[in-house]
Amino acid sequence: AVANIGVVGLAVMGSNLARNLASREGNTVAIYNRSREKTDQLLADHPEAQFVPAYSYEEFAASLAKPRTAIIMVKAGAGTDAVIQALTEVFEPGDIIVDGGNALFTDTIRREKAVRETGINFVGAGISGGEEGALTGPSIMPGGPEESWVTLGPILRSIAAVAPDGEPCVTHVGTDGAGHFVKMVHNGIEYADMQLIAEAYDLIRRGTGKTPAEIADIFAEWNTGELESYLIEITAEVLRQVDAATGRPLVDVILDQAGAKGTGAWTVQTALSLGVPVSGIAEATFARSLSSHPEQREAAASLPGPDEDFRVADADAFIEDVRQALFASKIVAYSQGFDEIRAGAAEYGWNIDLGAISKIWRAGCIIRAQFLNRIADAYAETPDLPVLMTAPYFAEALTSGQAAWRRVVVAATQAGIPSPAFSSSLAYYDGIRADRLPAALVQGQRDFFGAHTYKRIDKPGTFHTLWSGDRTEIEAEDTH
Ligand code: NBP
Repeated sequence: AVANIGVVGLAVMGSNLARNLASREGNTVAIYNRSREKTDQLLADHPEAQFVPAYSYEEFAASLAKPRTAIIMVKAGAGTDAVIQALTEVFEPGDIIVDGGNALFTDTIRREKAVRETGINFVGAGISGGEEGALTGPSIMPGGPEESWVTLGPILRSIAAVAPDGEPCVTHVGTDGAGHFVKMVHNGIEYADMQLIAEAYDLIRRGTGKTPAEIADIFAEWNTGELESYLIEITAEVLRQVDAATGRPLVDVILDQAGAKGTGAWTVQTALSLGVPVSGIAEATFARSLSSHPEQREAAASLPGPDEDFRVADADAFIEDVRQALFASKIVAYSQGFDEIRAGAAEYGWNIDLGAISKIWRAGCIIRAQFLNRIADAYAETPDLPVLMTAPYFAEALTSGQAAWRRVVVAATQAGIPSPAFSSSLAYYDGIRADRLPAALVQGQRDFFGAHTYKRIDKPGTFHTLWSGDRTEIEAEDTH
């Protein structure tokens, strides 16, 4: 037994993670893959790495020092269950099985419970950063029992991305499915961030007539300010790219149908069941769905839009408005995402440090940005902040940006340019800050047709109006 860590599953992610592990001082990495070709390939390609190959689960277990620690990087779903089953047969109590795949957090909760029965520790760890991140340093979101963190913590810290202040981008998020839950919301926020950037691009292009290359310069400029982030940076790169075959901007020859692997949908489905309005993430997910129905789009293409062409009078002023609208909408999207984590933690009994989550997203992952420091500051100042966007820095940005935000949403609406993420973020902002909402009328309607009852603003208790009778009000059981 010579290896201190093992990796099962040596496709792109697993082999890169194994190489990352092997490159760190003190690590010797046991490697196993169901079909032996991938194992042999990895050995052949990287003779320099401290790998101990295994060709059976028994050999794999025998090559690991105790407590044995193995990271599974196989196709999420049945593959993961098969590997967990095999490992529990060869591992012993106190050993640690880590699932680094993109599992749904409820699967992780189920697996953790089952594995715990055997005395083995099971850790669901969200790993973000794609192939590149796995190799050079991902952002890692491990859940699972506290006890496993003692062994696992130093190993994961050694391979994680490093934030600008030197802190590794990994923290023990919470028990059982907490890590995969947080990874799911990370991906949801990523959807919202991408959609907001896409809407900003579309508005600028159609409002000012600037070329993709010119807009790339705008994004590059924005990347030096409060919007600084990996996604803004790569947006400039994508917009600047010219298609070799046609000489046109690449963005103009890419089919406008956005794909999705499902984590955005998971985030929205979970938010719906938790009762958390993540409208920015939902609109971003729906925008991808809308784009991917060419038959419907073709059928609807004959429907009319506004009569006049859209061209703004002052391009520079409009671009600055869009920048502010983008920042304000981004604040809302992150505020909603953190709200989902807060609600998930309450529902599933996880003690999640929201400030620590924002810190481990500062490097390695797709939504990495300076901005996340502001979120960390906000939670450091007020750990139980009810709505993130009310923290002083964000409230100030919303205060100074809201007029521009409204102008942009008005312009987009009048021009017939879809901006679902911009406009839904603004609607959320106006909803959450409202003194009084028409929810009162909805309660009235619910009471009318379903006797669902209502509460009053002026006295305690629960009431029902006898709508089909003489319409007097009676005290009622609370049936909300
Ligand atoms: P894949 O998701 O393509 O899975 C291929 C691996 O799973 C191979 O090693 C394959 O073994 C193994 N496997 C399967 Br399929 N069924 C198995 C079984 N029943 N028993 C044992 N092994 C089995 O690999 P990937 O693209 O490297 O992704 C790995 C994980 O990482 C996935 O959960 C994925 O969702 C996640 N991921 C994350 C990111 C990210 O940015 N965080 C990016 C990409 C992927 P074989 O060689 O014998 O067929």
